[in-house]
Amino acid sequence: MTYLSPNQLKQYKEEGYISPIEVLSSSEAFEAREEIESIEKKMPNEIDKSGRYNVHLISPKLDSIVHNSRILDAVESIIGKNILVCSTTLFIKNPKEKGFVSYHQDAKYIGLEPHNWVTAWVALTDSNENNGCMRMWPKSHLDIKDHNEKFNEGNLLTRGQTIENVPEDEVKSIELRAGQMSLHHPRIVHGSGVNKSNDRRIGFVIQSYIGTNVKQTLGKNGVQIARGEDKYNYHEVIKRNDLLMSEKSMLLRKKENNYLQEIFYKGAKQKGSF
Ligand SMILES: O=C(O)CCC(=O)C(=O)O
Repeated sequence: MTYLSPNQLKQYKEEGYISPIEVLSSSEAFEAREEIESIEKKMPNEIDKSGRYNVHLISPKLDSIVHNSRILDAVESIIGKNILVCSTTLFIKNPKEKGFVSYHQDAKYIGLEPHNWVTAWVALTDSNENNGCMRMWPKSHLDIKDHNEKFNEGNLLTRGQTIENVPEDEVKSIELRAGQMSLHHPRIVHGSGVNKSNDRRIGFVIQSYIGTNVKQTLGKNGVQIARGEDKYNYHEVIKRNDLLMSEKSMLLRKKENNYLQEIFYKGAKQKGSF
């Protein structure tokens, strides 16, 4: 059992995030990385750019992380015992690429209301200041802030959504070892810098675990039941898959990713590459 302690919950409530939490062994994290890389080898470009979403639907190793009881215990402590998974994102920064993430709040664009949800960022490689770990602005989750849509080069966000003038001296680096995770609040301001190392930085982000009372207000997406029961039935329920890249799961992922594109670019002036 890895339910959060009262101190951890207090930190989440006050600061808007908790880190680090041990969830996988280093070999489990490495096996997940290997499965991602086997998919990349078999089908180059399938899971990059706008294909980076919902890879858990075609990868049994990522599926098992999404349904990992240590992660779910921690999530339950925050959103309660009925938990749905509404999608996942691979945030990969390769060495020598200029990828970064501008400061933003997830809740501003994701359409999930009310904010009874939490994002799990699971490190499949070490994540540190040198390779562009997440950076969080503590206590910034108390309100929604203005964002500019920059569509700027290197920005790994769909629209380059950016909160300006974040006080860098207040921001905290979230360093994780492979197998650890952080949990962040829907409204916490966060971002990350470029990878200056010689290896990849891989974050597998369950974005997000939602309570069954949460609606998708910008479109629709399927959900998996991770724990408990869903008495609201706001979403189509999709099944778990235990086969690597089965034809059926590839099709399902395509359908879900098309739904996500509609949500991410709703009302946008242009479309980015993610
Ligand atoms: O992986 C990153 O650097 C950023 C991830 C992010 O923005 C998120 O998990 O919401």
